[in-house]
Amino acid sequence: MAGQLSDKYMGQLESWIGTGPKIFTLLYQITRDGCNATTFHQKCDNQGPTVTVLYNQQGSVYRGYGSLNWNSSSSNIKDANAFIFQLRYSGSDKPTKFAIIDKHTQYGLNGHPTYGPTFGGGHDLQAFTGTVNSSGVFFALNGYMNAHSFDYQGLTVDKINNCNLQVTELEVYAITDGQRKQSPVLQTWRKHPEWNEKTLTEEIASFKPSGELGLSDVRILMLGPVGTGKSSFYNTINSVFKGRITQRAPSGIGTQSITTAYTPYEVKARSGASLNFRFCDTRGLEVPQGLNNLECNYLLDGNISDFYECQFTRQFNPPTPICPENPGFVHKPNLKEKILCVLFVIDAATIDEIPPKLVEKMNSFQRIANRKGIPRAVLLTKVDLACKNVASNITNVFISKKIEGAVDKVSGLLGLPKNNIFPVKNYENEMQLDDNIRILALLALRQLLYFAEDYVENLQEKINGRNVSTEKLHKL
Ligand SMILES: Nc1nc2c(ncn2[C@@H]2O[C@H](COP(=O)(O)OP(=O)(O)OP(=O)(O)O)[C@@H](O)[C@H]2O)c(=O)[nH]1
Ligand SMILES: [Mg+2]
Repeated sequence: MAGQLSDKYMGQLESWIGTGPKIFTLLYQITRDGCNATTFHQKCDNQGPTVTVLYNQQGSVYRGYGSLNWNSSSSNIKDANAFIFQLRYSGSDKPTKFAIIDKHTQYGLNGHPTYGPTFGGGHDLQAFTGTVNSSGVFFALNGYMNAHSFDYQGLTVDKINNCNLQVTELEVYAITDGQRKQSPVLQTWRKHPEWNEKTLTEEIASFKPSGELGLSDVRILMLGPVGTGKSSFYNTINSVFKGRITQRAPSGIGTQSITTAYTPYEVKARSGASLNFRFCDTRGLEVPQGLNNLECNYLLDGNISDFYECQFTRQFNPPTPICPENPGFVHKPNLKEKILCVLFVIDAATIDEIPPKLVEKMNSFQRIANRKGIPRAVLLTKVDLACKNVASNITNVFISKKIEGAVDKVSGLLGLPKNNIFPVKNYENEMQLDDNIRILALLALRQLLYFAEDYVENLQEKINGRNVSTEKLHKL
């Protein structure tokens, strides 16, 4: 099994080491070999220069480099070239090297048979002693982190390790001279952005539907099987703009849909201002119940009133379909209540398990939207569950053959072009925001807003061409 350290981070470490191109060979990995000091020494002693890398649940990556052998001599090791480093903090790149304070007096490493990888004489970083068992999600390392032999440039250790030593992985790599091979999987199936993209958030926050139709926001309708991540996608987008993890839309796993009402959620910026789009969350589709073609028509046309809660739940279940006689039926909807983009939400990990009748149902909704000229797209969620390489590093999404295959499959199932299919990973287990999750979600959202804008322009042309009033627009 390959390690998690990306080629980009290897390049960063190589430049800090400063003695030419380096090959990184994985010697020890706690999820594979167990978190045990004896095993660490068996695998890593006398292997020359090594780098030790810790990954935590908050999206931080850090640890240290030693230019000399690890050993089990029970003594400190003077290593003038050793350094501590930080590559990522709380989901964002933050490459910083912390050199040894005084290379003549300070110790870089400590070789003790009952210690895991330990840096500094103090010790600055002792990962663990003896054996640590996994909780199933992380290893709560029993070591500690101190400022002692290395110069932290005023940074406190909590700004490196998020105040904990609960790590999802610890890896030790041997470093040898040589040119790293470019992995063949680096072939991308879609041209993708720089993963340090900064402008997406501002671009979307300043989105305003164009034209003379007086629209204050555009509505994106989310439709899809139960539990595919519709509500979570809204939560993910809202979290990005709020600057913290939010969970306004209830999400979870149930035998039936967790979402029971038609809810057009607003997205709010940190300032509290509403952005100019809404995600309309719906109950998950099932074969025997849920939305039918007529009800889908009503939803698209804006005939269903906002926050049409309990009644709506019942209406979704025959034998009492939504009909114009129901209270809450909007007979003359405004353009602002109309759906301007339909987003089918599909779980990338379970495409093959969607019952054919449900595929048929989504296809007929797709055709209804198509007849109305409403743009359709697919959100391919749970890419982390569909591909292990993506789970270990989201930036692998556009080089993953599995995700490429999932995009092809969905494109075939729903008859939509591949460039209308957006892979994402929603926030589900994370406690903090992550740059890569943000970028993937915002790439999808930006495209959805472009689609909606195109549709608004088409409507505008129809109005101008036919000289009809915006009130009559819903009949177009
Ligand atoms: N690993 C992973 N889990 C996800 C992702 N998106 C959603 N989930 C989880 O999937 C489950 C269902 O998510 P929801 O957002 O409730 O799905 P939904 O489509 O709104 O479900 P219903 O309202 O019941 O139809 C939750 O436990 C989420 O935490 C994802 O991208 N990756
Ligand atoms: Mg839901």
